[in-house]
Amino acid sequence: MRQLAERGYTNLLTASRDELDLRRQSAVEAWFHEHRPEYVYLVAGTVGGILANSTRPADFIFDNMMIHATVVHAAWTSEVHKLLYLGSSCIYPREAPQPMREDYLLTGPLEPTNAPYAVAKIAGIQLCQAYRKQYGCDFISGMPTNLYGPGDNFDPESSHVIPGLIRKFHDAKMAGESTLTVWGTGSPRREFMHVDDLADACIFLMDHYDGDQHVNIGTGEEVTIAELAEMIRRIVHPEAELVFDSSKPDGTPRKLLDNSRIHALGWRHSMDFEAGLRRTCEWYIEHHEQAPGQGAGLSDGAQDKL
Ligand code: GFB
Repeated sequence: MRQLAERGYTNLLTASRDELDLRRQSAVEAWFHEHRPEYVYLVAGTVGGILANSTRPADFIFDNMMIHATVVHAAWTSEVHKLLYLGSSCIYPREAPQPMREDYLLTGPLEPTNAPYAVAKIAGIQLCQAYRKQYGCDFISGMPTNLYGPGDNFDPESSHVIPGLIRKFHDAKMAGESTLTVWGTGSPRREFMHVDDLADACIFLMDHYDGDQHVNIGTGEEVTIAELAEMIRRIVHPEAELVFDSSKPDGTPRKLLDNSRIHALGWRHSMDFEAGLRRTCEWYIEHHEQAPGQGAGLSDGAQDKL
């Protein structure tokens, strides 16, 4: 939304969860026929980190399958000009060769901690391809890597690792605690993209890509969770020390994306990871009372943007 507004778009439509439950087909059909959007960024979903995924599989598969199915179908019936659907890098097999190319999809078993969510996201890709094949719809798919940035869900249980650690480390600093707990062994490797880079990539794909194959959107750079935790410790609570809780799951050992397809289209990320991480820590420290995921609010880590 920020980047579309900066580019001068004014007729922006959104539908928050309070205004429209994207899982309800009749409500979605009515909204699309009333508002007739020309371009749709389908970025809605019930999302969360490794713990939320492994403890709420029914929510993650049901919500996301319903959201994709109702919105993609309504985009067809209301003659949307173009739709961009966002999946996730967890769609690839747990043991896929690294970095992961788009054609590694469905070549092996998924990571168990988020298989239901991954199946729902894979169905979203198939939906766009099927509506393109049968009805000629210009529906495209992007597969972002792990994301971070301002406005994320910072709930300590349901969030992804970067907001989760920022929140926990900041709470520890405020409480004067000197140990910082990191889930797992710290050995998994992850690739992280700032949300502003992803937004730029989404607008780029909407403007320049019309293929039926999904497109990876990553930075090609990875860090171990231990290195990440150390970076956040140094920024947020340098007096404390890290402790690793190996009773918590590590999840996929690695999920580095091969980004040569989007690079060949002419797009690359621009945000330096250290700088982006520092900016996100500073944003949270400044806004933490209002940040999503504080207290009871976003306990399920659900996010809802169309
Ligand atoms: O970001 P995260 O929850 O999701 O976890 P995934 C990444 C790694 O960080 C895991 C470790 O190895 C976690 O054990 N970690 C350490 C933590 N401390 C924490 C913490 O305090 N909070 C969290 N959340 N993790 C998700 C998928 O996998 O990636 C989703 O489950 C989605 O479906 C998302 O695809 C992008 O990267 O493991």
